[in-house]
Amino acid sequence: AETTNVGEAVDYAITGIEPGAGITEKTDLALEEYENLSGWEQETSSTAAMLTALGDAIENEEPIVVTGWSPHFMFAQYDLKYLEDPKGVYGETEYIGTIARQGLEEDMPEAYTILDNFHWDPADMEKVMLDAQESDLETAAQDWVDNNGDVVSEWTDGVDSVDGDSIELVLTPWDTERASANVAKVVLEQQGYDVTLTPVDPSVMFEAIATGDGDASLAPWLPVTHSSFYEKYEGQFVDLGENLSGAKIGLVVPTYMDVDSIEDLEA
Ligand code: PBE
Repeated sequence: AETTNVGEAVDYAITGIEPGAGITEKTDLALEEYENLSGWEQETSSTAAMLTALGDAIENEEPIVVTGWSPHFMFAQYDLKYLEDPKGVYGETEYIGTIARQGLEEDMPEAYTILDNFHWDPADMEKVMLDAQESDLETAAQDWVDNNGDVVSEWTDGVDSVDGDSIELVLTPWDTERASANVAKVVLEQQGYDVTLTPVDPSVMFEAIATGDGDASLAPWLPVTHSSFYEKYEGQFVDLGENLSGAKIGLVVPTYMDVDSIEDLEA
């Protein structure tokens, strides 16, 4: 069979995103763990720059290897595949979790209960992200809450209203987490809270909840993506479990590329 040297074609570079992302850290680990990737590097920049590079490559049917994740629109927009990861650096299926500062349950039991109950499906999150492209996240989140009263009432059932108590949700700066945080904001505001959203890097997000600077976060990707931050602050925050199951991270390529596994990437 005809083989092309993918490494040479992409200049031995993985097109990455923001330096502080969990997926960036795991990709550095992949570069260490896979011998065939010695001599490769990860070029970090921003999610927007990665998506532009991906779109340009696909337009020209050129090879490209990016750090990718789902839920994300890149999979609806383009024909893409995850490369198999036999060493399990990126995990199998991820979930998005909820964490709270210690004492939140005692201080704000109503908010704690709602955040603990908050659970939705990838299709819900994708709906908010898609609608936000036509309007903005605040509007899309409000619309989702208005149209999903049955789901929201499962989160708020039996929870008392409050009178303008302030709560700060900490999030990370990607669309997935902006979607969940804005939906939580609408629901908590309906309950009477005054909600602040603070976007930060994943490491700062865990630190803020561990120190009590922030009240809660719906942004951790687990068990693998943010494992190092989770372990660093373990015991200093309360783990409320999953808010969305069926997420994934990994190395992603266009389906026209003749590689299926990270181990197929040539040294
Ligand atoms: N990401 C993908 C986050 C979580 C998974 C870019 C949205 C990150 O890598 O930290």
